Amino acid sequence: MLRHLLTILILTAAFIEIPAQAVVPETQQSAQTVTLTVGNLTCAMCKYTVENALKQVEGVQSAQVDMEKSIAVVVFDPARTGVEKLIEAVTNAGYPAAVKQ
Ligand SMILES: [Cu+2]
Repeated sequence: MLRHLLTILILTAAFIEIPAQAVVPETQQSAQTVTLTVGNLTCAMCKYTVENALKQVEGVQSAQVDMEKSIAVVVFDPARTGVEKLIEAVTNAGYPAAVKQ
């Protein structure tokens, strides 16, 4: 009987810890990641041009272009900018962009 009680206590303790872990993503909600497909990436300079165009958008935290995959992975604050603005920045820099499905 005591063993069963201990098991119940351990299970209860494990269950109680779950809400504490669930709080973590909430603190990271200010950052959102989107992957854009980017066309016309022909040389190494293109990579930096696109990355710089994205980083100049207010609210962008990081931008990483993958030449081989023709994509840009962008981390941004959704409260300060949006996917439309990211696409606009890349397109204005001379590279057609779209959200990767
Ligand atoms: Cu280039």
